[in-house]
Amino acid sequence: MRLFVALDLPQEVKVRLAAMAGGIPGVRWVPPENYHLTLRFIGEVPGHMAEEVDLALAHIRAKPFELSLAGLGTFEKGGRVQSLHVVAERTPGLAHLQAKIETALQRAGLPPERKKFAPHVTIARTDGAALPKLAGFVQAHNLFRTEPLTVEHFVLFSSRLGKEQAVYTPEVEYALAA
Ligand code: 2AM
Repeated sequence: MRLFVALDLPQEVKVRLAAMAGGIPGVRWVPPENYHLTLRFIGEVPGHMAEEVDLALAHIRAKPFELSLAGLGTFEKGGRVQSLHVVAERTPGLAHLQAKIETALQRAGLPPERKKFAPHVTIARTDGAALPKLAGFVQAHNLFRTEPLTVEHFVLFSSRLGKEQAVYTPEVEYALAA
């Protein structure tokens, strides 16, 4: 199974993100049902490890917290812009949950994540996009922000790589409690 841990987003936030999409030739927009904020990418694991992951996540105790999305960003590789995202504020509550998940998954036997946590919601894959259009889009939408939203659970997703888009399935929801 190919797995990752993420925050799902409220429908109204997905609608606002979807309303932004469009207008850059050559990009693949993420379909609204696929929007999420990854807390930890796990990747392909055998069935018994998926069970360990679930157990580890189920034992996490953390409080609900506020999350805000604000501004746009891009990720580049080899001088090419690969993806376009909305930035999530790195609040203490978000950082705390992400750190707890990382610790729990390492205890369960996964190798440590090497990349620094940069919370974001990918809205487009941009390899092949016209750069001036992309820059214009980022400028035009850079003031995008959401009201703080309360995060009350996190989710273990499985992912199947489709021809056009990946299909993400929520497998288990874990509640946060005060
Ligand atoms: P991205 O949106 O920035 O590409 C499911 O693939 C989720 O896990 C995506 O949100 C993706 O982030 C994230 N992810 C992190 N590392 C990944 C990797 N090595 N391969 C695929 N997805 C990864």
